[in-house]
Amino acid sequence: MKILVINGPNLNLLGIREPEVYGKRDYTALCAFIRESAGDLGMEVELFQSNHEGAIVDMIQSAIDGFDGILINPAAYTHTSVAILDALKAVSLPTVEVHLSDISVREEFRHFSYVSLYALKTICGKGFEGYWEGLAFLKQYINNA
Ligand code: CA2
Repeated sequence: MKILVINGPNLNLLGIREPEVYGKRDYTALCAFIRESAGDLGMEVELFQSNHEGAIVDMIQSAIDGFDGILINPAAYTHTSVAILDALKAVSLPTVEVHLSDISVREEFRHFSYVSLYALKTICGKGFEGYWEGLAFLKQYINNA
């Protein structure tokens, strides 16, 4: 079972600023955590991070071939991108949305997520653990499909 894990804009800066919101660990540590989680769960992952909306749309489109599901933290595009929502709908793979922080208790503009309109599940406020939970959910969902 192979999952495409997408991280959106500025997540490559993790650990550099705002540790009170996103934690002290950096993006390299997040990638290691995701790979380790996938290993524990017996899943394969491909990791992709981009600061560019179109590049994320291209990557989602390319997932039609060879992936069983998508785990995505669209970062700021969560709240703005109809293009990412449309790409996820078009590809039609089981998708879980994850956020490090709890977007529901932050600024008003973070409360709405376009991606949530398609995602099977949205996990918020659990830090790195949310990625483990997202992978575990996808494994169970895909195995039962
Ligand atoms: O909580 C999350 O995972 C978010 O997707 C993170 C996004 C934010 O726009 C969403 O509302 C919630 C921001 C990621 C930027 O990460 C930074 C890391 C270090 C320093 C500055 C930004």
